[in-house]
Amino acid sequence: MKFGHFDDDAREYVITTPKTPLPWINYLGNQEFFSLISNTCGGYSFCKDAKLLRITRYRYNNIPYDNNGKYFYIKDGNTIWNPGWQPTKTALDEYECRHGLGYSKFKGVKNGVEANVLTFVPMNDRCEISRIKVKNTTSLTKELKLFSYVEWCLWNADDDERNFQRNLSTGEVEVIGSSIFHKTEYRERRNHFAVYSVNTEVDGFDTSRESFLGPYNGNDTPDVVTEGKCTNSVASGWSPVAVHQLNVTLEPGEEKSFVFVLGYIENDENDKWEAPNVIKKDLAWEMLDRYKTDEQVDKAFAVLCDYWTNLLSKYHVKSSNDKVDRMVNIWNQYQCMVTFNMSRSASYYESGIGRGMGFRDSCQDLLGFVHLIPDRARARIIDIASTQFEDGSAYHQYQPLTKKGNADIGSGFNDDPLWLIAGTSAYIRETGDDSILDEMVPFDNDESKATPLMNHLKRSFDYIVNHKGPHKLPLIGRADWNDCLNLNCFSAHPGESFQTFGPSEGPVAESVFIAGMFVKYGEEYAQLCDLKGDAKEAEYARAQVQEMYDAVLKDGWDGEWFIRAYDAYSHKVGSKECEEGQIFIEPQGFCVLAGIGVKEGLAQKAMESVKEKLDTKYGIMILQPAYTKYHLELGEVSSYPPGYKENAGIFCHNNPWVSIAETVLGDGDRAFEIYKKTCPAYIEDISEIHCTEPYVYSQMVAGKDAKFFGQGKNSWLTGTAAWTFTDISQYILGVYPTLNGLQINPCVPDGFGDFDLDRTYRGVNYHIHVSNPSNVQKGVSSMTVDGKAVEGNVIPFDSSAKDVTVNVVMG
Ligand code: BGC
Ligand code: IFM
Repeated sequence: MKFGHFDDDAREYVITTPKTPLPWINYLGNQEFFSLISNTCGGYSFCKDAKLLRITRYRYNNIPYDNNGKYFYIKDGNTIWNPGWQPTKTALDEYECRHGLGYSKFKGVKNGVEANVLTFVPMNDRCEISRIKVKNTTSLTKELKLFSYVEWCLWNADDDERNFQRNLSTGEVEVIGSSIFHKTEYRERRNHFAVYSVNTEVDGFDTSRESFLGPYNGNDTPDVVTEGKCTNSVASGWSPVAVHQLNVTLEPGEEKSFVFVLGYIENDENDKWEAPNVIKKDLAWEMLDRYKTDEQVDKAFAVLCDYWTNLLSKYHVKSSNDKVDRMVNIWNQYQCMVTFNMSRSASYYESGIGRGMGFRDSCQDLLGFVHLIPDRARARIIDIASTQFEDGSAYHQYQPLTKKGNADIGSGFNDDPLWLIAGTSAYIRETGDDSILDEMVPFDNDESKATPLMNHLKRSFDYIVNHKGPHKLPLIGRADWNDCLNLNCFSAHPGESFQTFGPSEGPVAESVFIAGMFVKYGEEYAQLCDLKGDAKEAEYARAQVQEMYDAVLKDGWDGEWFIRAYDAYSHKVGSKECEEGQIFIEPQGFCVLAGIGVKEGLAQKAMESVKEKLDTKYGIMILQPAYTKYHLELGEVSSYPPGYKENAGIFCHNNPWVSIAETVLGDGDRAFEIYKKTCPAYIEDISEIHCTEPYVYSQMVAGKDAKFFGQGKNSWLTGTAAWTFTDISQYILGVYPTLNGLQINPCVPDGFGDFDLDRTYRGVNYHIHVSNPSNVQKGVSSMTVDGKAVEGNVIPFDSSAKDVTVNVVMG
């Protein structure tokens, strides 16, 4: 069942009922000011950091699920309704929500009044604009009362949720005309405040939540709206809100437009000014002046739309497959940009106060957006590398505002270092900018320890070389990509002591997955060494990679598939010898995509085992059989009920690894079949089962052992976005950036047909036509560049070219 449809021309998903199975959200903002907004106008805003600079308040895990947002109430006689349906939930005559790229539109119609809300964050500004147009479609005059409503968050969202003994006494506001200022804590830190304003005179306001709602009401029945009259309350402590009242008279057919601006203003805290607690209103007036008229709003909106058009033009495909085109050209790239902005901090499943930027997460995200915003990708790489430790290990997460490693979580996830090589290599392959390798980058944010980025990569590489276990496989540490596979837990086998490795290494749990990563990214590291003219280091790296390759074949192969790991007792994990959890997806996907076992014929076998043991109609499960009991020696993985999350859920993130692995083996049918199973556009029809947004990927879909098989959870902020985009754009459609130029090597399903691709790469626009006269799945028989035949399938890079036409014939 569907709850809406795609509008590809408008680049929107159109939701036609407010009663979606879960809130279906969108993200506004590209730089510093961000908002989450659901299809019923729920959500919240923050500047730069969802934890430390939260502007409006949200209530997690609430009843109803999606509660608190930026609402407009319309009182028309005795009928009170919201254009986005919530919170009054008054039945609407018409409802539509259009989530677009960086904006959302809502249309609500009730009793002949049509309200259209457009909401977006303009480029280069720290504010959100909500323009509401109200139209009278009846033949009688309408006397309406329009109320706005936001609830302020007292900045630090973590504290806001917990520290009531303080919070209930700190709230401060100031009202000047139509502008409601939120200045809580300003008297102390004097560096930021917020404002909510409307571009017309108001007929009243409220800033105290109690006065607006009434002491016993929720936001579905505010007293003020019921009465039709604001109380002009000025909050002092408790919970400040911002409510404007506009009395709107509409003649038959008449429409009126109002522009509301929610702004965040930062000023220099060292400024000396007249008196404490006098906010720098001038800065606010300047901002509000930029969005006073419809024309200004239209213009700012056009700038935003152009920004996206330009961004998405960098990779654009026209194939015979609408769903592929829609995902590649719009939604998958859009989600990649959202993961760039948010990492794993703020979604409807990430509270914004728990996790900031993940080291591994943000490095992987780079794979999906380096082509879109290379400059910002560059800065991101430096930020991430600056949190690395001297021995090559890394803080697992850092806070976006401070960019400092998060000491509470610490380090010890032994896959982290290699992801830095993955992200940096992707950036250089995309941009050709190897100067980044010479950038001086600190360790642990300590400038006195700055060293060229290339050294960071070496530390990453050597960290693995220096941390191997008894099978010469990488030590797993606290966990690898699979956060929940915590193999260095003890006391699981009474009477048997865990194995140690060297005096300081602790237990010996090893990861075959990290070994696969090392083979893949070790070679990419060697290529970067070659690029820098360091043949000796390249040779050393390749020798280490070969050793690892051999170690995987020797002790990482189980007969039909790759073993997952060795636990702290040196027992196999993910082996046919295990009672449960006999096969895991990660080493199958990653070892094969790294090329391990291809020439030995093992890779093919591993892929067959995946198909036979892990595949389902909704995607490939992470492991099988699911753990039915808790295994102390495995850690969190077995704490989940069977079928959920890391215990046999379908982790969408590593499905593309298997799909890519299939392209390495040349099986376009299977690669595409895997791609389709988790692809939002392909599963839109089962939205009632899948439940999460049909335009973006979710981290996890419940596996076959789960009660709700096929149900998605944790949408938006997942490495799935970057990896599926890598899969479809670089391996299936096959435009892969090498250090020397674009390589064209598609691997497509039977009958996929010809396709055209526009790809902007290092400032050159490539127009690539791929034809497939013999309907093969893989292989390029000839290629011409601007009419001239070239050897091989890499387009020689010529920086003086502007537009280049490439004809590729598969065969
Ligand atoms: C969750 C994992 C998640 C990890 C990240 C765990 O508690 O179960 O799914 O990846 O935390 O911090
Ligand atoms: O790899 C992790 C990721 O960093 C966070 N989400 C879950 C994944 C698997 O555990």
